[in-house]
Amino acid sequence: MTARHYHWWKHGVLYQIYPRSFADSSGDGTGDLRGLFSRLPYLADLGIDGLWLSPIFDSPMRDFGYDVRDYCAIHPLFGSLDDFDELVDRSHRLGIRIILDLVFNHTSDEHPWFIESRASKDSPRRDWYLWHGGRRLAGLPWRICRRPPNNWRAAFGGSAWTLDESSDEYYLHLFLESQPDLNWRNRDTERAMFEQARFWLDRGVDGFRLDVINYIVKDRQLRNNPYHLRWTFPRRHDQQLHRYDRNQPEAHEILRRFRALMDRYSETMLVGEVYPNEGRMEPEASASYLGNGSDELHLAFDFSLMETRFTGRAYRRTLERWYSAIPPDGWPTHVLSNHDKPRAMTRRCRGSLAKARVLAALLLTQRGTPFLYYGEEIGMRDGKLRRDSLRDPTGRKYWPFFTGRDRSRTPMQWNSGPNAGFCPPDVDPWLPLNTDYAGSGKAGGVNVEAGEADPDSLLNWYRRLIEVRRKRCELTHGSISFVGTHRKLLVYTRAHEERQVIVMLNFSGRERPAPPAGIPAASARILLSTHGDAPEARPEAPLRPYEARLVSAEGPANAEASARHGSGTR
Ligand code: TEU
Repeated sequence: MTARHYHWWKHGVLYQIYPRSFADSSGDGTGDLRGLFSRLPYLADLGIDGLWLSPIFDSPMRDFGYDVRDYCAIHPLFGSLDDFDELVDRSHRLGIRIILDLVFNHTSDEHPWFIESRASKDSPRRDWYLWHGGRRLAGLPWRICRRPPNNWRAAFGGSAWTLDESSDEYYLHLFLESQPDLNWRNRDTERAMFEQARFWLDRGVDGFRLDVINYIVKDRQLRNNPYHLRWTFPRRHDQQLHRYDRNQPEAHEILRRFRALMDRYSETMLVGEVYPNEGRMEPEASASYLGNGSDELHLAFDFSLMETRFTGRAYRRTLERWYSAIPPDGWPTHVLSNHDKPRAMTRRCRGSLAKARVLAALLLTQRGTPFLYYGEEIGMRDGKLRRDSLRDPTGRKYWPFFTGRDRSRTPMQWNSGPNAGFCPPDVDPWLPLNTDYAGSGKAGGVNVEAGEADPDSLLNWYRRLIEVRRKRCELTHGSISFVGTHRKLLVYTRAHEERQVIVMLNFSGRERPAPPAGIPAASARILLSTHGDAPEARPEAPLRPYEARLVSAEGPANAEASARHGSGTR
């Protein structure tokens, strides 16, 4: 593999940091940029190529930074612009790229653009947001029976329209009332937002994660969304099919213009968050934002993997559908956990380290860019939070039916000392730590220091996987073909030129015979296994309970394999 063929965002491993929860240097119980400085060597050792930081911009923090008040300023909680420049510099020196989180769909209601827009109907910036007089119920007086223009619901509850009494019109907000949606049909809005992006590109950032990028344009006629039959109590929002408030074709045009801007900066990357409809797998919709593979997003998130049951067959189905959806010149991403969802360790693995190892192997041996979520590598679980510690507005609103997103945002667990080394001992962290950071034994001692000390820890398993991934270009560049169909096993071959890595994952707690079709050549040898890689171990030996085994082989890939995804030459 030559440098010419290596793209950090394609072949590297990316890591999401929720900055409030990573490392606190100032002693206020909230993570910050200087705290992150001291942890960069840890990330470099882990083998991370890029960091995505959830928003660090100035914000009233109603949605913890996803409500931006100033896109060109760092929130004082996190530090200053100088700290940020230093972060970019230090990370780059370690070979780590920095991705910022840009919220295009909405701003905070405290953003000067919105303040000006809401000031009056004649404001020059009125049209930068989405305003409407509302509709009247037939025959009834306007004052009593005024209704929002349509049935759209906000993701965080209630109607997506709020009446602004002073200027006497409704404005649209697909999230909180304090997160008004921008009008992307107005080219001045677009230009202004692109300017904000340029500010960071000129400071040396390597790209952006674009928040809910498929929401940015809405139906011109503001038609009602249809409903689909689904039990979604208490969130009525998820009962709607988002035909008119998301996924409008104009969003692709905007992305093409943004991509053209990005392409003026070398080796930058855009990864977009795409939610087509809650509770449905629609990888084709996510993939559509890759355009022709080189004119829209570089990468798009699809969350099907998070929704997949813990069986080999289910993962195969999900992955094959995702690979088939990717345009020929496009590139997939894979993600198991993020700041909006329960952690895979809790939701899929039910706290089992053995299962977590299998999922780590799955994530890090796919074709495409893996995204880790902070703490995933040490097996952090969702925190158990009491009602009075909840901070996320959705959790507070829907408790106890839906406890919100705080549980997957608890502070990073660095050691077994007070406050897990996240913040000083005498300070209350912004969210309580998960108590499993301290102690030893099965359910305890989940922290970086313990992981580093134990050769068999999950952390060291992640490190080994990332190292193998780095060394074997079959894993970064190769094609993928699945072998056989077994409910409890997942077997696939990653092939590049004449070399292959065969990955065998046992999703069950029972020993299972390795599928014979998986092992092609006499030269095969075990590269890595959850159960140790003794030199005498045979690649074709039965898979032990929850074993993940990587086998290296030479020669042409097995003929019985299914459709191959990717040519193996990129
Ligand atoms: O998330 C989009 C989104 O739709 C989810 O928050 C979803 O509603 C949630 O998972 C329900 O469980 C993005 C960000 O990732 C999220 O943190 C922000 O709150 C949201 O956009 C608004 O900017």
